[in-house]
Amino acid sequence: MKSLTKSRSLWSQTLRLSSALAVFAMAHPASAAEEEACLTPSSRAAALAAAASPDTSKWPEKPWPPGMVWIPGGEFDMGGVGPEARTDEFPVHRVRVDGFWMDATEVTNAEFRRFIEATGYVTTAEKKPEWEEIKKQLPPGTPKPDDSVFVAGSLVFKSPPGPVPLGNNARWWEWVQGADWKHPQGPGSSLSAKDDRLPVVHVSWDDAVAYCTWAGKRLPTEAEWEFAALGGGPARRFTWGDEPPSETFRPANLWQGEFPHNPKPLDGYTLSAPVDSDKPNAYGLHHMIGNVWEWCSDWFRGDTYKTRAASGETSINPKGPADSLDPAEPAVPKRVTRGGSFLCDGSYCASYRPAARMKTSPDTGMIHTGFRAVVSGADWPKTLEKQAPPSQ
Ligand SMILES: [Ca+2]
Repeated sequence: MKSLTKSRSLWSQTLRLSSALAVFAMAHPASAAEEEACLTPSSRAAALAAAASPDTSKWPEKPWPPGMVWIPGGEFDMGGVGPEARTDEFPVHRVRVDGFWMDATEVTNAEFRRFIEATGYVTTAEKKPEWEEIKKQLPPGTPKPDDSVFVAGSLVFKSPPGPVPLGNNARWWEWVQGADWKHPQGPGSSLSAKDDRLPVVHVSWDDAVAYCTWAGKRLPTEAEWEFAALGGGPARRFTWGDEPPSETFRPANLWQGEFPHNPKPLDGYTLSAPVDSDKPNAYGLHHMIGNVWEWCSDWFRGDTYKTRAASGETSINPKGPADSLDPAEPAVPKRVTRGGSFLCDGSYCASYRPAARMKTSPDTGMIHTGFRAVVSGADWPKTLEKQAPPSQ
């Protein structure tokens, strides 16, 4: 397997330069935000009470779109709260979103299989990467690797045998030839009926968009995603309140144990959990935090909120910037992912927060990245005509 070893080495170099491994590159230590907007205890209590019991009197009558729940829309303060918040989550700014339908769960393997069977779609991870595309994300003059490097595959989490410095995520991410949505761990792994309710992973942004288009749906904007994750309450540090997760407090499918070498799945899951295995939020949404990262439609820019807030006005249904700019990797266009994953740990990225933003190149799938879809309220009748696929 000389060529594969070589592939991994070269890909490791490439991926550090591109965005694939940057899912965790936000690993810079959690920094206190100067504009922290903590709620007072009394308002926090009120906020949580409101989130737990939303006013449902004006919600649409059932039947609802299969597998979807109604997010009533409204205004909220979008952005970071608390000491874990990062620079790109500021400034906090006022946003309004219209009501929309959202998948109650992340898209499952079973749902994605129906899409594949109906369309014959081939995912990004199943296709050989093209140098013409890859080199766009590399510094000018980077020599073309040997052809043996260009193999279909995806990124798989590999727990290292012992403690490693957290500054280089290539120590626990491995490019695995043959890893894709049907083979989450690579060749030799497969999906069985018991995996039908797991979220589909190793899907690129392009794959997610293709599924949504087929289903008559679309990806959420990150504003819609954050509003929905808050479950009807105002911005706050965590969706569940103010207590950070720990080995004894496990509010979502996250990482327990020492990251990344010593997993202790006290919550029952080292990797992904069935999509409806947790207690839903007030809107009926499962696993908005943890489990798998979820693609949003927006391009990522670190200065998106700064630009938006500069107007001084409430942003209405913001769809993100027209282009992407990650200052850490300016040559790599990236889309937003939200919600954190089963790998989220307080010692590392602390992205198990409703305001946490991550960025990934749209051609990158990973074992901890999936998605869920939405439909604008006004679009649902049209979706019905298209015969959306059964969700369960
Ligand atoms: Ca877990």
